[in-house]
Amino acid sequence: MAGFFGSVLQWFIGIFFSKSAEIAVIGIQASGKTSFVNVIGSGQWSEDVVPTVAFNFRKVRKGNITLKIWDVAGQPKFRSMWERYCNGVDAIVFVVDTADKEKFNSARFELHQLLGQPSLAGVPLLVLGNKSDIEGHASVKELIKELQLDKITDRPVSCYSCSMKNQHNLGVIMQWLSDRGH
Ligand SMILES: Nc1nc2c(ncn2[C@@H]2O[C@H](COP(=O)(O)OP(=O)(O)O)[C@@H](O)[C@H]2O)c(=O)[nH]1
Ligand SMILES: [Mg+2]
Repeated sequence: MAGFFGSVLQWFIGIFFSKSAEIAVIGIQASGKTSFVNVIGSGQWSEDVVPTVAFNFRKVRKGNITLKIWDVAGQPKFRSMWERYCNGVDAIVFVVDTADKEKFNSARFELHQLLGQPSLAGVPLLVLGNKSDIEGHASVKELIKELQLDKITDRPVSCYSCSMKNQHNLGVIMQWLSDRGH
């Protein structure tokens, strides 16, 4: 009986307190965007992720938040599509492989180019410095400097170090996303 009332309560809480947020996950290829979506969606991490072609759409319900996620491909030929998927979202999540420092330059270029689009003015930005499990990865401080995140002043910006492999910092990331919900 207690179980029954518990489920009814959950159901009510779901109806009255649930929030939703639409997010676009972008970044250079192989930074871990699809891994991020898989980990928050099903808790599953895999060494072999099929490179994303164009985009995937996924709806993930976690606690009282439903996330509608555009997981967009990061290969050069797909980067011109980023703006389209970022249009109208509640947050842009930009994923960076912090162990692949040679790609920081292109990450910075693509990020600032995207944020310069007038249609995306003011959209909150979450930068994820992924793969913190790999030795020699860049710290949050280095990432802020390399990506010149301090130059972005027209929107809220947050930057976290994380690892999809060992689920480091997933709690704070989910909290940040949940705060963007409505
Ligand atoms: N060591 C490590 N590898 C990761 C992590 N996240 C993703 N990867 C690996 O990086 C590769 C690219 O990941 P994927 O999610 O396809 O990147 P995407 O192209 O940005 O979608 C895959 O082999 C993943 O297993 C992480 O946190 N740590
Ligand atoms: Mg992908």
